[in-house]
Amino acid sequence: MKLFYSPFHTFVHKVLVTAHECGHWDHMERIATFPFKNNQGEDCGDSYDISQLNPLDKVPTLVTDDGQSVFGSQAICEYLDSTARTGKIYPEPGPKRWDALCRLSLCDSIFESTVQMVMEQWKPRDQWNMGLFEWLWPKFTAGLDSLERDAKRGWDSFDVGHAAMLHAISYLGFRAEFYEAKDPIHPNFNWRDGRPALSAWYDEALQRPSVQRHYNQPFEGDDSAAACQAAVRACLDLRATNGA
Ligand SMILES: N[C@@H](CCC(=O)N[C@@H](CS)C(=O)NCC(=O)O)C(=O)O
Repeated sequence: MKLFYSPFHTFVHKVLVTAHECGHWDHMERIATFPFKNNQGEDCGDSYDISQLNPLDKVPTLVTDDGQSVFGSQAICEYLDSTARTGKIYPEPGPKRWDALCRLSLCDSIFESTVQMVMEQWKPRDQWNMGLFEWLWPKFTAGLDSLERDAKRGWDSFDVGHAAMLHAISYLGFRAEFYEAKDPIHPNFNWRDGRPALSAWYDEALQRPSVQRHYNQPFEGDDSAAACQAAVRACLDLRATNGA
């Protein structure tokens, strides 16, 4: 199978953690895809366009060994879990599963909202929509506080909600460190402040082999647009052969 994703290993990727936990790591080709670099050159060969695999032209997008596209990180994680070669990270139906799915949903929302804020700050300072920040911040703080209460109670296993927590929380740190533009409401925000249980859980979870395998590690492979387009063509050929 092939995974098209943005190889910024400066934060934890939920789909990579899931792939590793479920025993797919060595059976998954990782294709560097930078969706925001699309359409910047006149030559289509310079593009990371994957719209023939995913109409939204978004990462992550997975193409199975049968040539079927599975897109949206939630769909990908579920696919990886249901075809797991080793461990599974979706609990059986019941309270533990609903808890994991709620944390997945909460953290995906925090992650996507953080991306929205980052993109807002690509604009000149006087054009930032302050309403966006005012709307999102109470959700972030309430969400993180809820995770702190959960972490105080603790968990007895690692699930997909934890993979999403690592993804969202590490991205909050990445945003604060990597981007020059400071948040207009909380310029010195540190998610750890007042959240000792979540902080301790996070530091321990970061040590998992599924995280260490990619987090802060260089991308292994060719990250050029040409390599991405070659992989897209291979997927389309496979799809045509299999009628997927
Ligand atoms: N709900 C999707 C969100 C994916 C997403 O927003 N991906 C962004 C990068 S973080 C993207 O590819 N954006 C390109 C675009 O919007 O054109 C998921 O969880 O997979």
